Amino acid sequence: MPTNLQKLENDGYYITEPICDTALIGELKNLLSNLQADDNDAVRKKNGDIFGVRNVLSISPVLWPMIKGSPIFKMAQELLGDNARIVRSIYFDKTINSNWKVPIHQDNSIAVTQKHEVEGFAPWSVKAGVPHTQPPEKILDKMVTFRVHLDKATEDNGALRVISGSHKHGKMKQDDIVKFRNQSEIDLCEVDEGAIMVMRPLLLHESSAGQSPSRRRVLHLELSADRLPTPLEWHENYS
Ligand SMILES: O=C(O)CCC(=O)C(=O)O
Repeated sequence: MPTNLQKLENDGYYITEPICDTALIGELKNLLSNLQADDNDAVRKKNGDIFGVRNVLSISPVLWPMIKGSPIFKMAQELLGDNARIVRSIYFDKTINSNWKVPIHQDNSIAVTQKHEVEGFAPWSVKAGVPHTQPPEKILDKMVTFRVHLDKATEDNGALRVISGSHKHGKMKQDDIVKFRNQSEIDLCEVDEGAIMVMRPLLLHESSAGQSPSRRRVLHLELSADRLPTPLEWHENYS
């Protein structure tokens, strides 16, 4: 049986058992579902509906203390060592009323405090008022994303689908991604409430709109153990 670490290296992801108890999940649901995101932090669909909130650790001062003492951050330290830090946090909320799908893609961007021209970091953009850039592959390769599931994710409510092993191909061009998608097997990632899907940012992933009334809430945390080359700094930095 491959270990979780071997699965992460080979497949680009693994899914844990429920490791967050119902009390923690209840607190996270309560906090995140009632967040007052200003226009800047809201992640919107083209029609203006909100389906997520960026920078949730920065927005809600009580969130980090809840995570720091939890099995979520313990697992982050086991995986990345003592320098593990959360460098970007997003809350996704998929419901039948605020439904959305995401085409196949890789997560190439990181959020930083300020734009500085540094070799290997390009292009630049701004999301929710925060400078974002694409770092060199060697930084993305060592990052992990924790998708903490506040509801059970199933095929019916829009669980993530991934192409196992695709992270090993590095940053891919859009045309290659589409070709790759058409010739690959897709893994549906059903995840229990309280469980975490751990994935590499370069793993190809997509999700469909939900077909059932059940809600699918995910706290998405990107983690790194690396410092960025000076003068760049992570926009969020919780350790
Ligand atoms: O949660 C989802 O369904 C998709 C999220 C996503 O694509 C991402 O985090 O890059």
